[in-house]
Amino acid sequence: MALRLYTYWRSSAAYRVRIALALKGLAYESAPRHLLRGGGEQRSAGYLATNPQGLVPALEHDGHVVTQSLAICEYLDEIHPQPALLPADPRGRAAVRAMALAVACDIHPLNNLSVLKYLRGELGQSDAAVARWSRHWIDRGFAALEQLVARNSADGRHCYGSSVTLADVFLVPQVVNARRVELDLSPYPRLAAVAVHLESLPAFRAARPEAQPDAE
Ligand SMILES: N[C@@H](CCC(=O)N[C@@H](CS)C(=O)NCC(=O)O)C(=O)O
Repeated sequence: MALRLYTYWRSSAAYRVRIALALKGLAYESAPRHLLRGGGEQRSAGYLATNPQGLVPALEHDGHVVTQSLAICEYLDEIHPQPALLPADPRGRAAVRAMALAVACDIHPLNNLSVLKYLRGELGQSDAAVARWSRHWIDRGFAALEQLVARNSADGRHCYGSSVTLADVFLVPQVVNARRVELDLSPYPRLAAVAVHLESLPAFRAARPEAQPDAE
């Protein structure tokens, strides 16, 4: 199986997919697209032909392209079911997807590069105001996730149950982003404890931004 991942070391959406690939022990070719250089390589005609959204990640599997990190992670889970990233029962699957989606749909999009660039450029906001914006939306999302993890974690080391699921795969990159904008994590002791445990696991370590070939 030939896999190529369009990625960027600091992209938290690509980080999710790198974690899923590592958990499943799948080798892949890393195809970095620099999100800042020359106005952003993700906007080049060549890359737009791969992903018309002009976003990373995109995964090419034997020439077939899958976009959107959640769709990619679920695709990987379906073509390579072990270890499973979703629980077997419908309620468990829904709970895990709800936590992953809280990150993917409700926190991360408000902190995406093009959104922050628009705030800084067209809306003339300062770096400090933009950082404040980021912290505000992460705080709001983390407050809810803290409750969801309290409800769903069985061991205080995973978002759901006592093994790694997609909720964990999505949480860790968001926590790393939160640290980058110097968000105080002390109101979220459960999220912090889960992240510390997960970040010690080999698959999460291999996927971290600093470990990527394009890391600066
Ligand atoms: N919902 C998408 C989000 C992808 C996304 O926003 N990627 C960011 C990097 S984390 C990106 O490519 N940003 C480039 C830009 O905004 O121009 C997913 O989960 O894959």
